[in-house]
Amino acid sequence: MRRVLHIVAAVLAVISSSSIVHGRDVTYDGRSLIIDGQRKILFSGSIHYPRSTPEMWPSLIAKAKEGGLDAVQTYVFWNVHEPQPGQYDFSGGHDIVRFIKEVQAQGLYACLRIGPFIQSEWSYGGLPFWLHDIPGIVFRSDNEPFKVHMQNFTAKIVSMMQSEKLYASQGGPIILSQIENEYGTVEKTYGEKGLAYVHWAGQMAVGLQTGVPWFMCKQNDAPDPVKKEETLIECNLQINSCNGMKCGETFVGPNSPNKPSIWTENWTTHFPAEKNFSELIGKSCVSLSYQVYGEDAPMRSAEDIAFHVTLFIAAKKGSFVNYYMYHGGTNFGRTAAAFVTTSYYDQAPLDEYGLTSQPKWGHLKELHAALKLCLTPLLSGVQAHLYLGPQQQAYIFSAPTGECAAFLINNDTTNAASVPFRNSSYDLPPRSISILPDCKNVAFNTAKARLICLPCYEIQEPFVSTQYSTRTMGRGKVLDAADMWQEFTEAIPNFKSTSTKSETLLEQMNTTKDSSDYLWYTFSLVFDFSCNKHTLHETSDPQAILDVSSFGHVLHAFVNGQAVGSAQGSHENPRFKFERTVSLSIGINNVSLLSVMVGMPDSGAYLETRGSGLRSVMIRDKQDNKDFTNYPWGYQLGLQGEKLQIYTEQGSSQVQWKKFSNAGNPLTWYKTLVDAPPGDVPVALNLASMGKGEAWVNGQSIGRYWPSYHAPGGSSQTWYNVPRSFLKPTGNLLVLLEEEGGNPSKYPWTLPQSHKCAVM
Ligand SMILES: *[C@@H]1O[C@H](CO)[C@@H](O)[C@H](O)[C@H]1NC(C)=O
Ligand SMILES: *[C@@H]1O[C@H](CO)[C@@H](O)[C@H](O)[C@H]1NC(C)=O
Ligand SMILES: *[C@@H]1O[C@H](CO)[C@@H](O)[C@H](O)[C@H]1NC(C)=O
Ligand SMILES: *[C@@H]1O[C@H](CO)[C@@H](O)[C@H](O)[C@H]1NC(C)=O
Ligand SMILES: *[C@@H]1O[C@H](CO)[C@@H](O)[C@H](O)[C@H]1NC(C)=O
Ligand SMILES: *[C@@H]1O[C@H](CO)[C@@H](O)[C@H](O)[C@H]1NC(C)=O
Ligand SMILES: CC(=O)N[C@H]1CO[C@H](CO)[C@@H](O)[C@@H]1O
Repeated sequence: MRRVLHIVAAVLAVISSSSIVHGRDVTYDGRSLIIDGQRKILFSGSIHYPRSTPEMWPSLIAKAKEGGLDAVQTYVFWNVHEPQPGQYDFSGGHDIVRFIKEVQAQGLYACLRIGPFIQSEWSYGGLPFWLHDIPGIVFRSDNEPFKVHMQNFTAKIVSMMQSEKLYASQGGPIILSQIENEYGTVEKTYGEKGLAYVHWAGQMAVGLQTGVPWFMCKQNDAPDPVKKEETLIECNLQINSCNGMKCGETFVGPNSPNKPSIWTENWTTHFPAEKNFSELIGKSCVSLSYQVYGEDAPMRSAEDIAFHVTLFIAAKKGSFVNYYMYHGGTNFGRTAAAFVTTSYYDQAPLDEYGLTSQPKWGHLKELHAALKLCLTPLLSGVQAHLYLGPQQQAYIFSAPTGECAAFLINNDTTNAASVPFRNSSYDLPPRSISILPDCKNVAFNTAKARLICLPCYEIQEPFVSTQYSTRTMGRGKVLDAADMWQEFTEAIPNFKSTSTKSETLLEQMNTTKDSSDYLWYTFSLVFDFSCNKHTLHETSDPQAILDVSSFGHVLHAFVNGQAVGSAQGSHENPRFKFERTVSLSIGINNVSLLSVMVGMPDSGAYLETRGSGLRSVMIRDKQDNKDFTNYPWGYQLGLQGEKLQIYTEQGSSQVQWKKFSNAGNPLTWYKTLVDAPPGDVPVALNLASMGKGEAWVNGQSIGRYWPSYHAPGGSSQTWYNVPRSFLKPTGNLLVLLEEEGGNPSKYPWTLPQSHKCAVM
């Protein structure tokens, strides 16, 4: 049976690749997308170009194709493309045209989610920060300044794609585009202006005449264009889509009988690490599907995904499924949104390093092949439904040609069931669906995930849902010799040394303009015995309590140059309070508070009004409670090392590096030179011995690290991806900025080995 499935899949692939040479007509009806007159059931997967490197794109796309995908979906990341108004960047890893052309070269379709608000756990939801400073702007609302810039950028992307002939209507791979993103979750907050904005966005997009449909994600009432456009360019109707964990059960259906059921985000990870189906049932979309610092990696089993994809196709007549993410990748640099880990959806079918994650990748590949065997009855047949038992049912599709496909569902989460169907009896494992492409033989059961490479693994019957990762890490070079490291410790600024002053506490994002995670808040106070009512011995340190309240995300406090403590918020609640007893000196005391953001916010209504940084500062003792909130403050934006770019070869020569002291001072930069591990397997840096900070390789940031933020299961993330293309064979400059007291003389380079079985 398996052999048969593979042959059919190969034939389909040939058909689809040979037909992407001429302009094609993309339209749809209530059943499916229709490409050149043919109805389609399409499997798509999200792969975001800035979350990997151009060198990785061909292999990621090839593995997606081999996994049975028809299409690759990506967002467009406005803030990487237009960092300053009118200054565009489409080079290197930002070369979206190259990415789409790679998808095309491999014969897959592309879905372009332009947004341009995208959320996506990405800094500021993809919006460039400069929008924040445009007078009168209100994001994502019926607001002229926002609409002008949104339209300008959307038009720019569409025209780039058009001039490269990348829309299907021009012979290119793009069959769908998206405008806005999950607007349904905020629309009500904007009242009438929200509704007006959604309508404007739809009309604006349709007016760009891409010749392929636009869709809106999580938008139950995506507007239909006005009548005259509908008759003019029929294929430019918008399609609304279902976005979530369980579209097979929750999707209310398209908002018009001529729109097909499409599922644009099929979250590939979701549940906490337990793999007990009965415990999974009943959990809805409350927990996160991506990982944040302070939480364990989320999991969603291959079996659970397969169940819901099959149910969506069988019960809801779904015809477009997208896996969010198929490859998550890495949030390099400072691109992750607040508290989001550098590793993004490592549990996806392709892991962070681009390796196939088994059994997920293989199970979904088999699912796609089995479903493709049902195409004729699914797309041209009549759907029938019948009960086979109290928690068992069947969906049957019968085509006029006589072809028939059946889906036998056991919704009992604990017990297997034996069900009668067409004079035969079928055994269905708990919470599973069997696919019968001829209404007779079982081609696939959603609960029977198998590792594809039989010689390498034991098959675990009946389920392999406990075996999640087959990734093995090889040990690389250990960077533990103290003499290989040098260090440079940041000077702690004080009020006098800062140049930016204000009479009050400033909001952090408005002050740094997102140029750094770091903002120093400093003030000085005179501590004078005569003014103090305490009776103090001359020799004892006067004690007081420093009381800081912050909007987020992290604080490192220093008094007279000495560290006095740190505090942090969380993804759920970025706000926090800090209280510490401190010793003051007679005379001028310098309080220096380093407020750190761990990524910009990425979601919610009125993003432009969100605030971060310090909110109030007091110093208390038994008698007094002095509020410094409105008081002369001095600010330093960013760290010295950042300003000098000491993580680059050139910048590194600008400062006097010292011998490694092993002192674990806070706010210390460490550097060393390392050779790349041999071979071409992916490389990861194990930062388990570090606290919190950022890491650079040859001047390129591989992201924020934070192993000291523990989840119930241990560090949220200790492995950090170092793409091969960031490395040269020898003498790579590795620089770590450590905020806490991490010890850098302890990490190994480690190589995640390719799964031995990834190549069949
Ligand atoms: C609109 O985009 C064009 C490039 O496509 C740019 O030259 C122009 O400055 C932009 N206008 C605004 C208002 O951003
Ligand atoms: C799964 O969870 C249910 C409900 O919590 C429990 O009764 C059952 O024993 C669990 N099964 C396994 C295999 O852990
Ligand atoms: C399965 O059972 C759950 C819990 O009763 C229910 O919410 C869900 O809709 C059922 N699904 C199917 C396909 O019957
Ligand atoms: C099932 O069996 C009955 C009686 O033997 C027969 O009439 C019927 O055609 C069979 N149905 C199918 C689908 O084979
Ligand atoms: C940002 O700064 C500007 C100018 O300094 C000020 O007018 C504005 O109110 C600030 N906005 C916020 C949200 O703090
Ligand atoms: C605080 O800073 C001032 C000005 O730089 C300096 O004169 C003073 O000695 C500092 N106070 C302490 C206790 O370090
Ligand atoms: C719950 C969840 O994972 N939601 C995500 C769905 O996908 C969007 C990207 O479009 C993310 O931003 C959401 O956080």
